[in-house]
Amino acid sequence: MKREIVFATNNPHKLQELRQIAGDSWSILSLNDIGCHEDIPETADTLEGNAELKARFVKEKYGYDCFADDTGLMVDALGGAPGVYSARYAGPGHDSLANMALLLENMRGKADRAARFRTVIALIQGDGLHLFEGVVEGEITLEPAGCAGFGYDPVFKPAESTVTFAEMDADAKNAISHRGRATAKLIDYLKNN
Ligand code: ITT
Repeated sequence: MKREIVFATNNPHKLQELRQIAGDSWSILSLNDIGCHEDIPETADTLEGNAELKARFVKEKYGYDCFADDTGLMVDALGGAPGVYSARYAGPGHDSLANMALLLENMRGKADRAARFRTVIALIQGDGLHLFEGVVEGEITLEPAGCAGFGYDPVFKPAESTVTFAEMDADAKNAISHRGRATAKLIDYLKNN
């Protein structure tokens, strides 16, 4: 029988990526699947803190073993911004187009375009907390390209690619992405525990 675990996210793109990476051995339940329609607070000032807050919320209120991810885009020329505030860079609306537009505006004229995505996954299993990290290095492009993926994908070109994440198919992105790398560690851990 497939083992069940909750992925505490409201982002349908993340859920789809995770299910694709995890394959058939796990049944990954969404917040919707367990009847959780609340806004889970993300009030910490680190990716680790927010990932843990989201996973603990579900474990404590719904009783399921659960994991959550928090992801940030860190841009060197902007002193690491938008970082932990990536979802709300252009305001509270979580508007990806507005976030990208603001990022490109703030990067106008900057020669150093180095950036990285970092994902932290927090797993709460029983009483235990486990953290898994994934990072991908790359750069911010001069303009958006591609329409696959989500979020900042059209303006992020990983170092090991000639195109942006939004110009890759899902398998190609997952093979090298921050979330792909963190998830591989999570799946490996779950297989052995
Ligand atoms: P949760 O419900 O899981 O919190 P979220 O969309 O709020 O979903 P995050 O806080 O982790 O997720 O995301 C921070 C921001 O980074 C947000 O604007 C996302 O669109 C963006 N982001 C996350 N993963 C990304 C990826 O793989 N590619 C491009 N942008 C990404």
